[in-house]
Amino acid sequence: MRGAFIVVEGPEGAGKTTLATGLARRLRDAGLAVREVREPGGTPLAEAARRAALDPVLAATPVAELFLMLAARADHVSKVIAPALAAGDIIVSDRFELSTEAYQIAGRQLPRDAVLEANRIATGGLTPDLTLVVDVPVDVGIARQRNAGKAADRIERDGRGLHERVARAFERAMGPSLVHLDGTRRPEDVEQAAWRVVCERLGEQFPRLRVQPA
Ligand code: Z5A
Repeated sequence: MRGAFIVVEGPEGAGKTTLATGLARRLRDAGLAVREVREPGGTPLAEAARRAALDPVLAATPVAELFLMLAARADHVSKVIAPALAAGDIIVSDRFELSTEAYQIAGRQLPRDAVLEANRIATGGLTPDLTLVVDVPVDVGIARQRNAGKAADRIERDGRGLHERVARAFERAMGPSLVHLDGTRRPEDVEQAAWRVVCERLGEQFPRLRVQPA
């Protein structure tokens, strides 16, 4: 038995959490077993790594930040994601390895091949079945976070150059299991577009998704 691994990616304030929650609800309504997770996070060790990585007082260097993200991922994959997939669940994850490419490779400009290899060790080679990238301009995402009253974490406080490189990396990402969504649309329209993609891509494996509820 093998479940399915759906990841929602994009820059800050793109609407990832909103979309992941909406998709998980629709999948549950369709009668499927769903597990919602986020990265970095999802286990006590991974949540501790998240706090350390994002704490402005600790001021992690780019390399320390990378290894905190990957330590979190290794623990999360082996203790939560892989067992849930083996049990046949659908995982909906708020961020995964594309965030490492966007933030640590494009944003922090760490060496691509070495980071990808370290990430492969962390994931054990597990890759998403479907990655939905929510694209928004940097200013739109930052304005949404401000309006939501979210306190900026260490990475969010970083210079504009980082955030431009990150957003560009997300925009340019491509692959057979990756689909871009226009995150400037209304939340319900983004969710509907994403739901169509999920049903198309996973309908063969999960017959309950073949008839698309509106
Ligand atoms: N990070 C990394 O560096 N390397 C890695 O490998 C990984 C992560 C995995 C995690 O933060 C940090 O870790 C992140 C990258 C780094 N740091 N930064 N910077 P996170 O994922 O927890 O935080 P975030 O990306 O900054 O998330 P966010 O602020 O929660 O954004 P979001 O999830 O994309 O958006 P949201 O919470 O769904 O919505 C934000 C607001 O916009 C809220 O008021 C919504 O109601 C509103 N919203 C949502 N959708 C819409 C639409 N479509 N229109 C209008 N308004 C909307």
